[in-house]
Amino acid sequence: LKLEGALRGALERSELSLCYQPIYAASGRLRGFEALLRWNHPELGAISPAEFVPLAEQTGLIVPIGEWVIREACRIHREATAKGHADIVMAVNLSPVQLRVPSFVDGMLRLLEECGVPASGLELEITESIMLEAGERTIAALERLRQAGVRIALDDFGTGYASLTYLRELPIHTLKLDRSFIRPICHQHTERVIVESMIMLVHRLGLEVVAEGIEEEEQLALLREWGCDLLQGYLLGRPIEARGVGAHLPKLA
Ligand code: G
Ligand code: G
Ligand code: MN
Ligand code: NA
Repeated sequence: LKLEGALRGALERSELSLCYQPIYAASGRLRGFEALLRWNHPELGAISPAEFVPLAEQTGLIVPIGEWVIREACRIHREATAKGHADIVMAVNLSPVQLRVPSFVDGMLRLLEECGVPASGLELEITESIMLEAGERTIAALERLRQAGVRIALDDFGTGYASLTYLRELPIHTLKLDRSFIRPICHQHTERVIVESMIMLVHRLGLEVVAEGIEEEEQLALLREWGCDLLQGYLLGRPIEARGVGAHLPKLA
């Protein structure tokens, strides 16, 4: 309860910030960044989003916070564009609560226009929890976003039911294989087969696949061999602060 009071106003007090983790194409080219929320409380210190995002969802605070996240991600996109990297994709995590706001899609499209960022420069990461309460309305909202050119990624695939139904019913461009699947690929035959086959399956469906949580060279080599499109993890880059992003952009010839 005390945390709830603290979270109210955290945005205004500038206690929230974003870190950006790079995502690379298999070629080694920078694809973009995933924005990751951080809360630095003056007394309690750093509080994990795993702890405060659920609270923000219960209180509805995730709606203004989420809008701020998208604005910040757009700001980074503009900065990158100014440096000649107009084609990077900024990924943001989206809560089902945000998607349930009836004006979300219109607001989002207006925001993109206002920020001067092309819809294709933004990727919304949803999790399968969106499906637990999803009605047709949620899917229709995602469909409208997709039609407008906003990219949709299914995040944490493999942590829940990992149902193939989601691949059929959700209008997504990208599947993010959870790091719990990636971790054992060098040692466990089962995970190896699952990940290699998932990559093939996802490609056959015309989608892209991101491997999350890559920490070892051996994992990277296997994922490249299997044709994984996009790569993310501490081995390739840890989340960095906003002011470090500029230095992270490769120099253009
Ligand atoms: O960065 P970290 O591993 O601590 O993130 C923990 C969880 O918080 C992850 O599941 C991540 O998706 C989620 N998260 C991080 N940033 C955001 C955000 O801006 N919005 C939402 N809804 N979730 C986020
Ligand atoms: O649920 P989601 O995939 O959005 O969570 C992203 C979280 O995963 C971030 O908090 C980020 O810090 C964390 N993360 C990113 N790369 C790695 C990695 O290589 N290893 C581990 N353990 N965590 C990672
Ligand atoms: Mn994510
Ligand atoms: Na994930």
